[in-house]
Amino acid sequence: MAKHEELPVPIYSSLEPVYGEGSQLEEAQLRFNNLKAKFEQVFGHAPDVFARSPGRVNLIGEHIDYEGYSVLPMAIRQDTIVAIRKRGAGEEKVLRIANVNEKYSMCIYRVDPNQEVDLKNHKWGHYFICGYKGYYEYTKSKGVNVGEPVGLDVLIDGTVHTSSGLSSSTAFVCSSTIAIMAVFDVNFPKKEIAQLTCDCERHIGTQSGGMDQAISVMAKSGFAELIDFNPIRATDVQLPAGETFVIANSLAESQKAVTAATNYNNRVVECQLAAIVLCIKLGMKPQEAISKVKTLSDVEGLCVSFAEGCGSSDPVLAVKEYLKEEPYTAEEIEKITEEGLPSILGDNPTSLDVLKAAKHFKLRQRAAHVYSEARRVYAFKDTVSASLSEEEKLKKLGELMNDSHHSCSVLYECSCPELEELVKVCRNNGALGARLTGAGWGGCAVALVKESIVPQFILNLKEQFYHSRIDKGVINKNDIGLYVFASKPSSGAAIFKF
Ligand code: NG1
Repeated sequence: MAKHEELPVPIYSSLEPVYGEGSQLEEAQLRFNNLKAKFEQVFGHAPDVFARSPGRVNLIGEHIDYEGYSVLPMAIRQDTIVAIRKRGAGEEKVLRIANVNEKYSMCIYRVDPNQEVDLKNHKWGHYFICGYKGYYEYTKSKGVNVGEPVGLDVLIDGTVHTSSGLSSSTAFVCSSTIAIMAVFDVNFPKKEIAQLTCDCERHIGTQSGGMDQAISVMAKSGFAELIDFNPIRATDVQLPAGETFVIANSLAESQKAVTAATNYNNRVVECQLAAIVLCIKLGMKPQEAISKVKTLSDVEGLCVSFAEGCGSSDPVLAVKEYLKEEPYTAEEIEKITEEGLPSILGDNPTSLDVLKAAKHFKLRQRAAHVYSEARRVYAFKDTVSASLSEEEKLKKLGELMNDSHHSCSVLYECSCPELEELVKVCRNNGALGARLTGAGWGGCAVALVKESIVPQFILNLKEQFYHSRIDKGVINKNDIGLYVFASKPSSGAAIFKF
């Protein structure tokens, strides 16, 4: 039997396989009916087909996917649905992207798949263009003849909160890409779509690692997934009974694409430079290191060999030995690498933006986070399947989540005051572990909570974190359920043809 990830995205003629039954199904039925009615109202025709892709919460493994390390997310029920229709031969050849949320006004683009995404002028519709470009880049690379581009009418309905670290951007890019494939009647294995959507989301200007797209496309209801990269693979992880993950929004917005040069892409660049410097210190010639080493996982073998000489297998030992604690200046790094940083980074425009914005580079701290976080992912997965009592399991998993948060906060510096406060409130109210999830600098925390105390836990969070924010008018009282909720692993991307 073909492996789950080798199969194409499933095509359904009803909503049940994805939305189950009960209130979730009813809510989905309402959304689809509304989407169809609105589509007809805006475009004067019915949509040809729908696609959906979910957001995700990352349980552990933060900021390590782009370094080649495995991560452990699960899909959440919130998703983006795309309704799409091919425009007819007599109609103007344009891409019209509308949203059911009136906050987002219609974006119109040319049908040219080679158009650049205008990064200096950020628009919500750009995420659709990422998928559009991705579809043409991928079909071209596979030698599939898709003919001349045609116009498309597109309507979006997303329930993943934006800038919340739950991957609304990826839910949008993946559902768009899959809707485009569906309207042109092509489908590919899920693992290929996971890779192609990871590649095409980079058109938005972030040097994305691939976790979000992989889980959004390949998720299975009831399971978290261990995602490996190069090549992308998903392994089901059955979470222990008796526990629940509660997701809580810090209400600090994390606009990843806008802050990329100082936050997300800055860390990607720091990791690459840390990897090259480490490798040179461990004996490789600078030129060879620059051409061969891209990520910290490329140098792990050398670090472990060093550690073995000290009777350990922990790569962090080499990090502590060879990378200094004080931040490096660009000149200090160039002295070691014997080459200018712009050329080391391949003159990539988004990396050059990082260099322009950075005063210094914290190589030791970033590398120590990545190597230790990579190990925590495996420790988490092993604990889930270990023969421990439920109590012991939950305790250990909670500790790993707390350690992950500490590392993100202190070594990787991707937390923020609101997240720190929220994580503390979670722990004070009985969470076995709590951590920021996703890129950080705002967005959500995820807490591991015993199922029996979830309702009281959520009530306490409302009182101790959200009430003061309601009083200050940051959020509306009636919306609180959107900001704090329990989550079970949901299913991945799907196509609907009714
Ligand atoms: P968010 O910003 O939470 O969607 C980002 C990256 C991931 C991963 C995490 C940090 C994108 C689309 N996603 O997630 O690949 O690196 O940060 O672990 O860039």
